[in-house]
Amino acid sequence: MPNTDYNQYVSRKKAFVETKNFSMAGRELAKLKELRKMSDENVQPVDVGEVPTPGETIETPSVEAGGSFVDDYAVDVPDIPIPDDEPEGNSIEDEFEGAYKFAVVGVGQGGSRIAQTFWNLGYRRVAIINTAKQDLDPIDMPTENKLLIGGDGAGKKPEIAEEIFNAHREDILDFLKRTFGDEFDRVLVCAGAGGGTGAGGCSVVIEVAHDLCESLGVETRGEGSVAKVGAIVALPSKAEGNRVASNTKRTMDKVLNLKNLGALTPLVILDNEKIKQIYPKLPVRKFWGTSNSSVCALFHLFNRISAQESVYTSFDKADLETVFASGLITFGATPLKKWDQPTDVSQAIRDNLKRTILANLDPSTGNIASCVVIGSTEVLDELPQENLEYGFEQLTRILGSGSTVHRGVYSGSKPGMIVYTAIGGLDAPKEFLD
Ligand SMILES: Nc1nc2c(ncn2[C@@H]2O[C@H](COP(=O)(O)OP(=O)(O)OP(=O)(O)O)[C@@H](O)[C@H]2O)c(=O)[nH]1
Ligand SMILES: [Mg+2]
Repeated sequence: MPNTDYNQYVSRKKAFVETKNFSMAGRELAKLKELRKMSDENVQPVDVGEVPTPGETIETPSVEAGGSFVDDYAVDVPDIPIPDDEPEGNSIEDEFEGAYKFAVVGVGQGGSRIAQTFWNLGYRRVAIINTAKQDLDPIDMPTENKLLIGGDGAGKKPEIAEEIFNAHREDILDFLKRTFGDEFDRVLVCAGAGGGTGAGGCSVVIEVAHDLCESLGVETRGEGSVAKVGAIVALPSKAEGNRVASNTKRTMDKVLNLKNLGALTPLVILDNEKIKQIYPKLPVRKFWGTSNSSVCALFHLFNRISAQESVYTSFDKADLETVFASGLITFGATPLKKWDQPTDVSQAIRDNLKRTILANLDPSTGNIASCVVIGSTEVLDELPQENLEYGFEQLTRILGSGSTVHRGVYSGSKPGMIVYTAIGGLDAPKEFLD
């Protein structure tokens, strides 16, 4: 079951706005009461003139007669350009068939690189925002998908970035509206947690994305409503120093608070320290690309697969939605070298949860999961069903009682077999729990 409640966020936001407007509302109310008192004192019967009884003809001046009636009452209408009946829709299409129409916004340089990775996969509702031109220029995307605010950067100071973003809320809203078009299902905000621009700007962009979703009806209020804004946030490596570490703490406090209020889902936390552990020899040139590709490709895989039927077991959009609506989530992918023993698949699933570049999260705190197996037809012809079942059961045991595991089995074009998992409803990493 999704453990988030977007209404919590909406009512807190409403309470905040009401507190702000309270003194104004008090003054307005007093004025209204005074006006009502004045009009009560001056109540006069209204002269409605002669009312004809039904069937009785009444004399009205003729419209043609001398034109005086027409001339006296005709309104002089100036030429006003009349808009078309239907305003033209702003439709943007991705270059592939997926279950979700994701709209992605990258904030700061790291966030923009993650967003660009989605762009390279064929996503077309992609926007990037920065406070420094030199960080926007190297991102290989059309100029109209880029927004520069401020101009002098934020110099690793999230407080400065937050101020700039707050001052440009309307510009950001217009820009996202234009870049995402009228139709999308979910927004993903991407940012590095330890810098200035992404760290300070992301929570403002999350709020603006909610405003956009509400205005387009993507998010609704009321019972059972779920937030449609999620985020991918990158934690720094240890070597990046104290300033970056304290910025990260600030960003994570904000982001996790939004997640706890049910206003941010799914939340994916990438850990740049783990890239070094999992790919120790990675050259500098490939470092960010590898990290960004691995997380975006997993999003993409689940998005594509849930739009496809399988002759074995289909995994559909409703299954994926339960994970995307569950708050903090993690992904994993493990190729299987052998699959003839019942424990082969379950072992792969356990590895899958450890060997990921996402932050260390305790899978036993999760309450929902998806597990998709993609194998060549040769493998699926040989693989005993019970070995698969054993693997799926393992995942159910890891998550604990009351959890749900959605399954999918698909035949793929590549040789061998890969197990993909997505687990949701997880607790925050220990270092950010207090
Ligand atoms: N995963 C990932 N993390 C990145 C990438 N680039 C930077 N980061 C991380 O994001 C953090 C913030 O760096 P930037 O994104 O360059 O900073 P910024 O948001 O542009 O902020 P300022 O330049 O200080 O205004 C860094 O500490 C890195 O840990 C990237 O391409 N991928
Ligand atoms: Mg920057």
